[in-house]
Amino acid sequence: MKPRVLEVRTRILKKNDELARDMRAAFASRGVFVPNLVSSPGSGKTELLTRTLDHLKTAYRVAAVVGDLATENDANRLATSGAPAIQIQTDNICHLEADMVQRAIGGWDLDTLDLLFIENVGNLVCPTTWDLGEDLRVLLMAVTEGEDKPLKYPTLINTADVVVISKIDLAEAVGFDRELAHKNIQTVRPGIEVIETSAKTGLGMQRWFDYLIQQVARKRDGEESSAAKNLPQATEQHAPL
Ligand SMILES: Nc1nc2c(ncn2[C@@H]2O[C@H](COP(=O)(O)OP(=O)(O)OP(=O)(O)O)[C@@H](O)[C@H]2O)c(=O)[nH]1
Ligand SMILES: [Mg+2]
Repeated sequence: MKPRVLEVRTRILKKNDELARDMRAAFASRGVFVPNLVSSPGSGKTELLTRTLDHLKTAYRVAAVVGDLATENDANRLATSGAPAIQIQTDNICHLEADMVQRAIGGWDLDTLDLLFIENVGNLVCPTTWDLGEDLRVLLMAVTEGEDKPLKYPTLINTADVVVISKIDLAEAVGFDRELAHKNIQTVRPGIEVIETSAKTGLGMQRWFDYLIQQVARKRDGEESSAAKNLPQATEQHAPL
């Protein structure tokens, strides 16, 4: 019985990878840059994204898709930025899949967008093997989660392009060991870019915006993102669904 389950999962992942490849090509041909925000539940994805949409909308045509098991809360929060936002409800699935995103944005004309943000379901493991056709995988780690998370949950950071340490305004209150956190991140992913932010106080937000704008410019100049390259192959058999 077990080998058959693994076989089915491998086929599903392969199908997802193929669709994600097509979506990545479609985004590229229409000039849409796609960041995918991943993290544990409550790390601050929606807060960061709402501020980001609000900031970028003056210069770029931005929109967002957000996945949660239930409720429309996050799409409603994101929409307060003035940017279009669509909620995907995944019921009992702990990650977004490429076809969910494809269906959600089916009514949008990609030619009218410069950036399409995806906020994944809050989970530090499940989204790892699910390519969504994104250009950039952004891993948020809140100071309230503790410094050891990169060591304990290395899979998602291994597929990320950049780490955002969020809620930096709470660092002192929770006794966040900044040096240790950076050391642990670099132990798992040597050389990865790390940006500290507070979506509440605005600390570090400009650096985050500058980083994003730089990535958009790089894509327009034809440089390939490492998001796709870092993803595990469809034959992966041990990742949780
Ligand atoms: N102090 C502080 N609180 C923050 C910051 N960012 C988010 N929060 C708070 O943290 C809580 C969770 O933030 P969300 O933005 O909902 O987190 P999320 O990652 O989108 O959560 P899920 O979508 O449920 O996984 C909320 O109460 C936010 O107001 C921050 O930079 N500083
Ligand atoms: Mg959220």
